[in-house]
Amino acid sequence: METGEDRPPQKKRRRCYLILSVAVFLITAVVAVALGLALHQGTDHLKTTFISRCEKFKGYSCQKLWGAFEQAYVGRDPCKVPMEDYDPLIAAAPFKPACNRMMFWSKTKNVVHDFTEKRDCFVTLEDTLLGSVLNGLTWCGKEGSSETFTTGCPGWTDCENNTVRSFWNKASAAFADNACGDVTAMLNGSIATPFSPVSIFGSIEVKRFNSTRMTSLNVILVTQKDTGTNCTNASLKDLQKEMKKGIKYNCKEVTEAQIQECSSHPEKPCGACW
Ligand code: N1C
Repeated sequence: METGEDRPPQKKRRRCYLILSVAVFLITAVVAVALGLALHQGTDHLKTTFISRCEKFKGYSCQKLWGAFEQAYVGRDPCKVPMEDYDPLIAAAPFKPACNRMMFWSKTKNVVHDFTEKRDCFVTLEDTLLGSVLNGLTWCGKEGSSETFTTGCPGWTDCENNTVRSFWNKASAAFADNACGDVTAMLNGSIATPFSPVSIFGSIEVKRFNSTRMTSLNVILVTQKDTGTNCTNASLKDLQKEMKKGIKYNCKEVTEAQIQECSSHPEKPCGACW
């Protein structure tokens, strides 16, 4: 039974519900818009980075390259991007052979790039247009979406054919196809297996080395003082065995300090440094 006394509190309650619903709606809308903007910024930010890094290289249409890049992964399951999907991108910015100056590496990324940044002796994949444009970035698509995502993408080991890994597999293969003359590889002498058969260097690049173009492979084993592995390491013997007839194999232990010393003397000739 309703009395005159209990109507006002009910009205109050109804008003409270109304205000609460409006507040919840508004908060949801704001969160949704912010999330949408953040996701969109993922695409925009990646594109901006891609284009601005690309523009440092003269003679390419960076918008066209971005288009060729996007078509490899946009709208796809990020675990189902085979390396061949990057063929059109590689074809649009092919690698040029830099005989006697090509530098490969495995587990020595920082030492290598610290050196190549300071001295203009060697060319790594990251010094080429595609390598430099995508170095350090993460990207992927999603089925049924036309967006590029930069977060929530599968990790390096989550699935074999992931967007980022397939790019590096393809780019590394195409880069190694051009290896010519005397080739250098910096490997890590602080780990038990400097030459790992499952690394990109071991599983892709070495397999592409061609004896009609290449004269020698010169391994620089980067060590810390006098500790760690040396050139007699079993994994390096495996690497030597993989060198096809006609490709000479050399290995030299060089301390990281020596390499840093080389970096700080740009006047010294490239080869004579170690
Ligand atoms: O698996 P890795 O090394 O042996 O690959 C290195 C090898 C180099 O010679 C490069 O030519 O493969 C090429 N390469 C890159 O240029 C490159 N840039 C950035 C391979 N991977 C590259 N990355 C990232 O480093 C990549 O996203 C992955 O995470 C690492 C692989 O490095 P590694 O295991 O030390």
